[in-house]
Amino acid sequence: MLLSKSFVPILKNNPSEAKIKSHQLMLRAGMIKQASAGIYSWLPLGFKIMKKIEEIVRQEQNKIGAQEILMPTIQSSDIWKESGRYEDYGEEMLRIKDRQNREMLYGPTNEEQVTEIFRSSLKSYKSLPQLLYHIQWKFRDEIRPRFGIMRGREFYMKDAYSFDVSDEEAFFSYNKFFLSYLRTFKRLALTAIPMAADTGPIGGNLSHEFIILADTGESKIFTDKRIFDLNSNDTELEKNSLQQMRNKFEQYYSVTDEKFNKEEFEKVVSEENRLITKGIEVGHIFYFGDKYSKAMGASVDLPGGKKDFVKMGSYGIGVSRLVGAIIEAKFDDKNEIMKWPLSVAPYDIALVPMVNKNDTSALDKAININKELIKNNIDALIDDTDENYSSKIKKMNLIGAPYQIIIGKKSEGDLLEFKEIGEETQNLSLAKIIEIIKKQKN
Ligand code: P5A
Repeated sequence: MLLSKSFVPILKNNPSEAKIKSHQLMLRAGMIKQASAGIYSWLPLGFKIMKKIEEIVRQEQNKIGAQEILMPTIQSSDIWKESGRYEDYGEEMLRIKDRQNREMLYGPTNEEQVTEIFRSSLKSYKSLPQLLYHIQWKFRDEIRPRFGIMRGREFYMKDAYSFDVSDEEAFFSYNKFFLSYLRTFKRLALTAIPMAADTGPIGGNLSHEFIILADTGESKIFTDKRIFDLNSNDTELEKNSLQQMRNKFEQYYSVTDEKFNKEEFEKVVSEENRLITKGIEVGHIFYFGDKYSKAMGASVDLPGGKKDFVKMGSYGIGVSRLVGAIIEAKFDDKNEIMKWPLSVAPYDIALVPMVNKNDTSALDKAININKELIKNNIDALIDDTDENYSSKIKKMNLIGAPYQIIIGKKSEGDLLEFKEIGEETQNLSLAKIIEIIKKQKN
């Protein structure tokens, strides 16, 4: 892709309304454009990143056996009246009337809608477990939308719902999502820590938030540092293995604000392991048993002829928020260098030919290099403008393709001036560069 033809409206300076670095970068690199308070259009660069995040989230849901559906953004108030949340949700819910004066709403979440789908189709324990998810826009009329897409009013969420025959089976489902979340965030190059959390308007009494550390985060957390050394690498998708993995994480004190108890914290965590800091909530999972199934009459026939309400959980990931969260974690705002993890980078590599009006040989060379990259499935952005070296590099550092090739005096013959953003320059052949990138991609 040629930079001159791409819709990437870069800003030279930080817009004054942006208070945190993710919001600053997203505006400066032309990733989003505000439409109204807390509501944004996604421009090509930002949209490409969000779609890549979405695809990783999707793949990891599919791996645990969850099935993708798509529910509407607009819901009828009837199902929310059945669950009792129509009143409870208060001002955060955007309420709409259609031309027949029917009360509708823009969905802030989908527990009711999915329970309605379940109850009208499945009647037997033999169909369980069911894990259903969708990736869809949500609307919450937040009092204080802020930090760009981090706390938006309209935002993109992956929400999954589990249906099981008993508590025991439901915990198995819960643990599958627990594992899937650890795997998802790892593929996004984030360290997200599960923390015991409050359930708020969703309900239930078992819940974990997945939080990444960031000074600008809105969640206050209290944790035992040793939790950061854990991983879920050898967990199989099987009851005992999953429960052991969750126990491993839960052995360490790790909670959000609402669950914090000073006395307990100081009793179970030695002073040198205590960490009190802030973070960004990128995911949140809940177990609420029959809260919705009972209120809405979603039951199944059991083996002995009895009926029971299905046991449900719900599992959310903030897909649009993750774009900002990755920036908070990876953007070096002092040096104005963003390095996207290759898994979600808008481009794999930036080609920076030193072009001047009388000599297009560097640009020709870049275009030839690009042909070879395309053959190898490597996505490049070529800066074909005639700006000077430093302004070209500044732009590419904001766009954040993790690799760069500078095509100027130092890229003579077969050896190219290559660098991984933020690292030393190396002189390498194109074949070697392709090998490095392909290896990282797998
Ligand atoms: C779980 C899935 C739920 O809504 N119902 C369905 C449950 N959980 S939640 O914690 O309220 O939201 C899930 C994730 O969505 C992101 N998120 C937001 N992102 C941007 N702007 C917002 N205003 C916003 N609110 C929630 C968070 O990542 C959260 O973990």
